[in-house]
Amino acid sequence: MTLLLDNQFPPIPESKEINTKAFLESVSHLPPFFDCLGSKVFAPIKADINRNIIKIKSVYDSDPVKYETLQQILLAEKSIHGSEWPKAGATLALMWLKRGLRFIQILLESLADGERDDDNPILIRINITKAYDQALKRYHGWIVQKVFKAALFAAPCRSDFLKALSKNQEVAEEDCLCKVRQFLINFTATVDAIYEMYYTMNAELDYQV
Ligand code: EIS
Repeated sequence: MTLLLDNQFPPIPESKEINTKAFLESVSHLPPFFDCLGSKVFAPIKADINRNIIKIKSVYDSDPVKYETLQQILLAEKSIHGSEWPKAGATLALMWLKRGLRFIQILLESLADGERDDDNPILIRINITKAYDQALKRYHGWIVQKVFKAALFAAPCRSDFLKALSKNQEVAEEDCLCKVRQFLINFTATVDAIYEMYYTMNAELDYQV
């Protein structure tokens, strides 16, 4: 069993309303994964994702009925925070968290699709760079882009990364990728639904950090 497959995201309903409690449970398994990547360079990224999750969870815990779905959180915060919204509360935390999730989605898709750098086939820099360019780069100024470059050089090689996905057990590459494809089904549907919600509610911001 892969680490990922142990923690599949649940399917989303036709209404595309995402249950907050189930979502928080699913994403809570992502931060510990960074410890398997073998470098302290990833600590700030783990901390950032953790902060996002804690922020959303504290809003949810304050009133689990009122905040049953992610959609309800955005709607309620829109009236609570007035002109500060959407750069406030759990809306801001989820805005950033979804970008990290999109990054993970594109990285895994690229690996599952077998995209490789022919000059460096044992590395996954090409896959990481693709994910970064599509999910995060436009929101980063030059300093954070430099942090990304440092993280890129600390990234594990392809086989170690796949091993980390498989709870550090030796698993045949094709078996692991098969499970990644399975994981991506509900994960991608969830990330797409969150993006669509931000678009529909006009809650997306494009400032740089
Ligand atoms: C947001 O952070 C906060 O998240 C948000 C609030 O404070 C808001 C205010 O404007 O800022 O500054 C952060 C930004 N977050 C903005 C940057 C953190 C470090 C980014 C380093 C970029 C490198 C990313 C590439 C990593 C390569 C890894 C390769 C691994 C093989 C399976 C791997 C998973 C990797 C997932 C990477 C996700 C990165 C997410 C970065 C998000 C970001 O840019 S609030 O906080 O509202 O909750 O208080």
